[in-house]
Amino acid sequence: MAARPLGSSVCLLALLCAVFPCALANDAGTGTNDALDDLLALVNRAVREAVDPISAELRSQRELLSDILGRLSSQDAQAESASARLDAVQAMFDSQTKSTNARLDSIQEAIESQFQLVTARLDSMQDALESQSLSVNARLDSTQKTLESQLQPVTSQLDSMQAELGSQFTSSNSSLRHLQSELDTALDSVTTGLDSVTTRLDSFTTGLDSITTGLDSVTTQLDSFGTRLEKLAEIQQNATTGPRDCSELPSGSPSGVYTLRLGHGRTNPVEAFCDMETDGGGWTVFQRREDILPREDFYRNWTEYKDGFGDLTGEFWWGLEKLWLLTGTPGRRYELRVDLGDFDGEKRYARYENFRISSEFDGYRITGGKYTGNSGDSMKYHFGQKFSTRDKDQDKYSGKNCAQLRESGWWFGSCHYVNLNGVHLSGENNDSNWRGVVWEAWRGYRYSLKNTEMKIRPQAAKVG
Ligand SMILES: [Ca+2]
Repeated sequence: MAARPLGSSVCLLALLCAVFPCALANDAGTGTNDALDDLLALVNRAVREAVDPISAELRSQRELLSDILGRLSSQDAQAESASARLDAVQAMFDSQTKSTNARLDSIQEAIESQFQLVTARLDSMQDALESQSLSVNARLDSTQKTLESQLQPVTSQLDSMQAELGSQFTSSNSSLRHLQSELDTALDSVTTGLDSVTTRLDSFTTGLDSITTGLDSVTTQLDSFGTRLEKLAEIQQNATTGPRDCSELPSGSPSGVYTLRLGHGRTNPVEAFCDMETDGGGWTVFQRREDILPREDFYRNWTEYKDGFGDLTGEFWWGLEKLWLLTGTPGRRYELRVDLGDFDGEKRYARYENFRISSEFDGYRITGGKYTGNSGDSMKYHFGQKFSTRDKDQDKYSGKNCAQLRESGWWFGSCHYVNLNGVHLSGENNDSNWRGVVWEAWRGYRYSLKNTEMKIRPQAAKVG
């Protein structure tokens, strides 16, 4: 640490020694004293410069030492307080150990006293058990004696029965031997008889073969008879419950009004017009418009469209509730057929698969599927719509009621491509509210058709 300042002082002294001998040689007479003074001053300064940093260094080392000493003494104090605290902890531990020992002693005493109590009770219980076991033993002894006395007559009875059975067995044996000899005789005659029977059976088998052939043809006849019986049963059931729709009428029935039984219970008789001619027949007609007088009024309210109105042989609406009862039956799918006629005598038709009317709760919403026909597919716009009447607006035309505008009841959207319940306007017209009997894809909005029929049939029903 002190090496650097000392080293530099030594170098300075060496330098001075090198310079001053030359000065002394040049000016030896007068300036010797002055030069010495200067030299002393220089040495003085050099010594001070060398010593000052060393003493400063020493001072700082002393301060460091005193600092370390201070710290040591404070650590001493801390050690003392720690030892004092250790003493206190030891004292606390000692006192707690004493109290714990005292409590352990008292617990042990309590356990011992309870143990004595339990032992005493066990002793008394043992005494009681011993006395009870004595009385039970005594009762068992008396029961045994009773049983023995009761058994004696039974045993003597069994002995006498055994003796009787022995004598009976002896007599049975002799009669068995007699039976055996009789059986042997009988077997001989049976064997003789069987031989002749076998001969007869052979000829009988030949006869059976021809009978089997005959039975086969009888079975075939019975099968066809069974099929006929099933058909008869179906017809009989329909006679008692009635057909569900026109497709269940006996084949060959003519078109006209029939009584159907709708719904699950099929309890309520309902009149319906059956079209038994168009496209194989079996159609239940639910709407008809005709150019006949007097005209039927189709501008009706919700209840009337729900229940139906008009004349089944003229113009009529069969009723939305009946359509729901038929087409809502699970497992039955219906097709819809629409027949149309204009005032030129032209006819068109449309058919839709999967026709269905939902419940009143759902607004008698109409569903339909794939189209076939020659009228153009105008109904598809209406599929998915609820039914609307003049007093129940369920259409898509906000602020207006299409049923009131068209004076009809229909599955309006906003408003229609088809409106077969419109007003008879007899062909081409310029009605400002397009109220006519319309099938847009055939004759357009400005033409009111002459006649229409809407009808349904189960999709599986055969044509022909
Ligand atoms: Ca509306």
